[in-house]
Amino acid sequence: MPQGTQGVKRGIHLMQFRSDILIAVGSNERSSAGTPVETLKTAYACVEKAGAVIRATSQFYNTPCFPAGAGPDYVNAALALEWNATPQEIIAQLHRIEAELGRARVQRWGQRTLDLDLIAVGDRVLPDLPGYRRWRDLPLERQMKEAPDRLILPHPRMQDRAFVLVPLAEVAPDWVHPVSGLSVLQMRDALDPVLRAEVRAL
Ligand code: PH2
Ligand code: MG
Ligand code: MG
Repeated sequence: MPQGTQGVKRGIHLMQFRSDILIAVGSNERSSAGTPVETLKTAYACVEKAGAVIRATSQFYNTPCFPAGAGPDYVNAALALEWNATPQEIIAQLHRIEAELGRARVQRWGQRTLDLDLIAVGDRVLPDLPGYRRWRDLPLERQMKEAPDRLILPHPRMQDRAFVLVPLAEVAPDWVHPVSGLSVLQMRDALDPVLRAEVRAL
């Protein structure tokens, strides 16, 4: 694609967050594209069409729904991307692709034809350190009821979730969390082994 003046002007700034874009994907309901695995594969094609370069994909994993009993098992996986786009542009594209593949946001944490979660953009902390910490430290009962109205990065729950960290450890084992200083492997290994063992490669 030819670089317009705008692209050139923005180029230097964008260099800092070109790569190391980490995405967690999930599906636990059929979509217009088919089964959860078919839906995720279709989503990958949509992500590439939107301008991302997929650097690594994990295996697909079968994972019990969190919270337990809220819905069928998920298929989860992770992607590492390069994308010349801002975090806001990326999240807008991910939401568009979710909508295209028929995700209806009916019930928080229930059934999802497609969930594309932006986990990290390099070492960016958004909206800022206090804003990030506020969401990270939210007690579970409030997490169930409240959703942030703006983008929080890194994803405030990433360190808690085996269905995110096990696939992510395949695509970005050495990525370091900008607030905790822990790598993906360290976060994965800190999880309860019982929860980790529930995440099974398909
Ligand atoms: N996503 C959710 C809620 N619960 N459970 C599993 N196992 N995997 C998910 O991706 C998941 C979930 C909402 O984003
Ligand atoms: Mg989501
Ligand atoms: Mg999610």
